[in-house]
Amino acid sequence: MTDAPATALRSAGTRLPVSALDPFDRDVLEDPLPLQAALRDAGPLVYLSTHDVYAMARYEQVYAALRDWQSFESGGGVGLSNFRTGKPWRSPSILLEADPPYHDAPRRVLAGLLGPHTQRRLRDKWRAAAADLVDELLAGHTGNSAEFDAVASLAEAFPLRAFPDAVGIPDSGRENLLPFSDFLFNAFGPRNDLVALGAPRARELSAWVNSHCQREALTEDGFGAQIWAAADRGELTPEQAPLVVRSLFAAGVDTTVHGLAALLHALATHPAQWQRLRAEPRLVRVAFDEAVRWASPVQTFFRTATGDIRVAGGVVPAGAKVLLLLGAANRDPRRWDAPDAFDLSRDPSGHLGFGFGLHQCVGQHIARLEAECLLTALAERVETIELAGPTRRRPNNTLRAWDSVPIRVRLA
Ligand code: HEM
Ligand code: OVM
Repeated sequence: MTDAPATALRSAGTRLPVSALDPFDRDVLEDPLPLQAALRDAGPLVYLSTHDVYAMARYEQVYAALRDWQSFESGGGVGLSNFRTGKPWRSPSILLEADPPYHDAPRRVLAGLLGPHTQRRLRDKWRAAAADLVDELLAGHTGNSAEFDAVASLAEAFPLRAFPDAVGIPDSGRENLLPFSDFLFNAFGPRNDLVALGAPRARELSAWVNSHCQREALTEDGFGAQIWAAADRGELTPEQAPLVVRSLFAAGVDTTVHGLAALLHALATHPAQWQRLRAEPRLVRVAFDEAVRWASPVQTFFRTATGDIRVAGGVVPAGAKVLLLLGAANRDPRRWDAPDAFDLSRDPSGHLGFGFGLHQCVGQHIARLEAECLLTALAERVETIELAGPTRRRPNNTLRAWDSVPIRVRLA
């Protein structure tokens, strides 16, 4: 455990702003924007007394910290708990929770498999799968309009159809994917009620995932088999291979589900932007990245300070946990014009919704391809999208997620 009073004293010594706000409070998870603004305005580096951690919420500092992996390591865990002082609840990820040189080989293998070229191989298949999904959904309705839940029927349905096939995960058991990753993303936060709620199934879900990371459990033509083939070539050890596969289970589904949900919610609530998109279909990719900036489906990750690290006149003491608020940086008015506007005329590149630097999302090309395929299929068949009832959030310690976004669409 870190020494709370000592840390507080040292932060007082450098006259850091102190905040008693709790980023993991249930009301804050429901609407994090007021906390984001308060922490940005409090200063470039803020001490959070509730959890004895430091926080950065401005774009400039979050960006710099993500780049500086030597000062802000991932090997101490990217959640609140510190792997240097306490035992991790699962064996650490050899991507997300590793630093160079250990991070290098797993990263090289995944970057090779999931790079931009992979889009060319998957595009035709995923375009067709998205068109089928949208057709099936609209076929069930009479007249020229249809109502359904954008989360269950599109944002979950499409990734659950496309991604596990690409990895080579068998059909049976796929219903475990979302509950597993929901728990995992909760577990980066404090041990609150959200973690307690998921805890009873955590062992069973982890066991299912771990068993499906073995070569025998995977089909012969997917990313999973390709990771094992990299091990055969000596690019990974046989011990590393299943852990690299595990990262795909962990990070590959829930993230895109809530990225797509954010995009569909944004379009349903911004009819003029939907019309622009229909007129200019090549804007689908800008639309997705703008939605990832605007909503930041992955809101936060932590780092651990490797020494006493100076940040904008303050100091993060060695061994302290640092909360990086990606969502706050993505709406920092110091970096973005009208940050709260969802606007397809802006250039969203440079947003931190996929992170930055060494650990920047290795699956981002896959995520963008999923969005391109689903949105293209929708834009071809749907003239207008609007909310058809009250939306509901799914509270999670790390994800900004939707449980329900009921929509009504008028067919083209
Ligand atoms: C890393 C977000 C989709 C696999 C990251 C990070 C973020 C992120 C913020 C950086 C973590 C850090 O710096 O500590 C997202 C979002 C997605 C998405 C918002 C969808 C909208 C995906 C997909 C995959 C994936 C589809 C798999 C195909 C990974 C992996 C890492 C990662 C393995 C760790 C990379 C490393 O540590 O080198 N993602 N991600 N992600 N993502 Fe994604
Ligand atoms: C991993 C992992 C887990 C959760 C998220 C993530 C967003 C990666 O196990 O490597 O990236």
